[in-house]
Amino acid sequence: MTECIFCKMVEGEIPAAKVYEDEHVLAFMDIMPTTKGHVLLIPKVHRENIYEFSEDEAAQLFSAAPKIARALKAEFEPAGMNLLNNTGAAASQSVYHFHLHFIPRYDRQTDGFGLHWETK
Ligand code: IU
Repeated sequence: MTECIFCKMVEGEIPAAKVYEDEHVLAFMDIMPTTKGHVLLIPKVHRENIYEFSEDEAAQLFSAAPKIARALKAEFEPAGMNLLNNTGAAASQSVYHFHLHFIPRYDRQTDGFGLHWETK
C-alpha cells in the first residue's frame, strides 16, 4: 500500500477537493492555500519530481495547465497568477509527489482572503 498522500488522493483513499481530472492528471484545492484559489496539479502516476518525467507524461500534465489557469482566472478574477514547482528539500519541496502550484495573485494591497500584505 502506498504511503504517498497524493497517490492516496488519486486512489480515492482520502478525500480531495477536485477541480479537474482526466486519465492522466488530477487537480485539487491546496489544503493550506497561499491565496484564494490555490490549486495543485499532479500526475496520477507517482513521480517524485520533474527529473522522473517522460516526455509524454510532461505533455499530459502541461496540456491540462491552461484549462486550470483559465478556470481560476474566470472564477476568482485574480490580477495575476504564479505557476511553480518546488523540486527537492533545498527548494522547499515538502510532498514528494510532483505537483505544479497555481497561485492566483490579487493586488499589491491585499491577498485573496482580504488580508493586507506589507508594501514598502
Ligand atoms: P511543496 O511545494 O511540496 O512545499 O507543496 C506542498 C503543498 O501541498 C503545500 O502547499 C500543502 O499545503 C499542500 N498539501 C495539500 O494540499 N494537501 C495535503 O494533504 C498535504 C499538503 I500533506
